[in-house]
Amino acid sequence: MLDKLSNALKKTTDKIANAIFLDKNLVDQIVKDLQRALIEADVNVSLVLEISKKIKQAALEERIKGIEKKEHVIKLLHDELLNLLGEKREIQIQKKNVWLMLGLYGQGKTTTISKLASYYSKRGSRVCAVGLDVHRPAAAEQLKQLCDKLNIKSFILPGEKDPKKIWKKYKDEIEDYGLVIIDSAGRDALSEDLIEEIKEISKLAKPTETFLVMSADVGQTAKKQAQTFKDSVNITGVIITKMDSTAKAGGALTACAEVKAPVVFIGTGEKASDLETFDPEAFLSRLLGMGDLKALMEKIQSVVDKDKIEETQKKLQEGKFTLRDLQTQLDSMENIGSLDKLVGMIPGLGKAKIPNEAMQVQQEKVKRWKHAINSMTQVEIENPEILEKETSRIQRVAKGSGTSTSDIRMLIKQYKMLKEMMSSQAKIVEGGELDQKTMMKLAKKFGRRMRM
Ligand SMILES: Nc1nc2c(ncn2[C@@H]2O[C@H](COP(=O)(O)OP(=O)(O)O)[C@@H](O)[C@H]2O)c(=O)[nH]1
Ligand SMILES: [Mg+2]
Repeated sequence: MLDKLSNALKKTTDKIANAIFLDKNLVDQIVKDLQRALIEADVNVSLVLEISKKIKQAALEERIKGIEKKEHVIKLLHDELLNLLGEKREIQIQKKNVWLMLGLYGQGKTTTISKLASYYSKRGSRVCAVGLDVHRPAAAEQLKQLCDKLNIKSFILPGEKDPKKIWKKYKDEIEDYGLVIIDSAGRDALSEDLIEEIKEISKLAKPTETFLVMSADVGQTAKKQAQTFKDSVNITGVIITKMDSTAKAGGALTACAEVKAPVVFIGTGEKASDLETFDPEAFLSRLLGMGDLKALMEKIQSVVDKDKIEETQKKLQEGKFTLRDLQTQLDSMENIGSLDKLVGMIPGLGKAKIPNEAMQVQQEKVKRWKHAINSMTQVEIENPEILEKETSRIQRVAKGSGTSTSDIRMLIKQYKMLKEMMSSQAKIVEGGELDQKTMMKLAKKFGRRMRM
């Protein structure tokens, strides 16, 4: 059921969680993947564009940094998708329930009745089905056969062409049942005579719920269908069937939400047990492969913490942060000249507000540093201190990498400062959480010293 969409959404949230920094390239890629997945699931293009715009805006929002930004984007994605799925409407069983099933030909009305009957009789309701589809000769028989298999009582009158007569004939017997589910006739389209017939049945049976049954493969045309039925016969909920056999289910689900026709059940196969109540939040959680939003947030935290920060932290604690690590991190910055990626990786600092101008490290400088590190020997990379002691080494590296000796000195200075700062922080982190004040102090110090 919507496996492709589910996989794509999981990939999207993974990408956000794994990102060191949500830079423009990554955001573009994420939004593009998201758009493709939603459109493939038949979600209305203008809705897709609306969501993409919001996600993009949030992800590129400069004021929010690091992990906070990822949380913000994931939460937004979650909320927007939830919005697409519409409001939750839970069906409560009353003392007396009469449900009228409506829908065009072949949408799954009769099958769904047997599923509902089975579902609620297992949960203690006294259920019967009434066959009022008088237009197709075999319809009544089909209902009876399905019900018999499940030991559900059904009332049919094959050959009778007036549904009112059938209802009146069994009226007293039906009174005995707490949940009465009525099968009605379909047409190729909602026509005047069908509306008339539905109204007559409604008048007699006084349904407590009127459900429109629609197959998921109608896709976005579900919107028109739901709206038309809603306007002419006042449906109280929609049941979407055949969720298992189409990639267009996203279209049908979101289209119902658009016209505020709440989806109450979904059919997920041909068997009697293939029926689920529809809860948008739970459905989305399943699509995203997460228990709930909180779990999703924890995923972001854990990915960032485990994969990126802990490794750096471990190296720091072991005093092993080398120029090579700095280079790896510079590499991961790709073309972005800003330092907040790096800062985001320093434990505890991700949430501190770094003075803005300190973040404006020129792209060129970072590039030159990378060249410089490439021109160093393994020994130099692991012990940058020897560069300071032997000026000839600095000259050699500068020449080899097309940089200046002052570039190299600046690089070593930055490296030492970073190492010192990170290790002092690693110590604090070891002892427990960094408090906001310490964090700000470090951030300020960092910011001042980073100014070049
Ligand atoms: N795969 C699948 N098939 C379904 C589902 N619901 C109904 N069907 C099939 O759809 C066809 C039409 O169903 P039916 O109940 O006769 O539709 P009706 O004309 O609206 O009463 C039958 O072959 C059903 O087995 C579902 O959730 N999944
Ligand atoms: Mg039928």
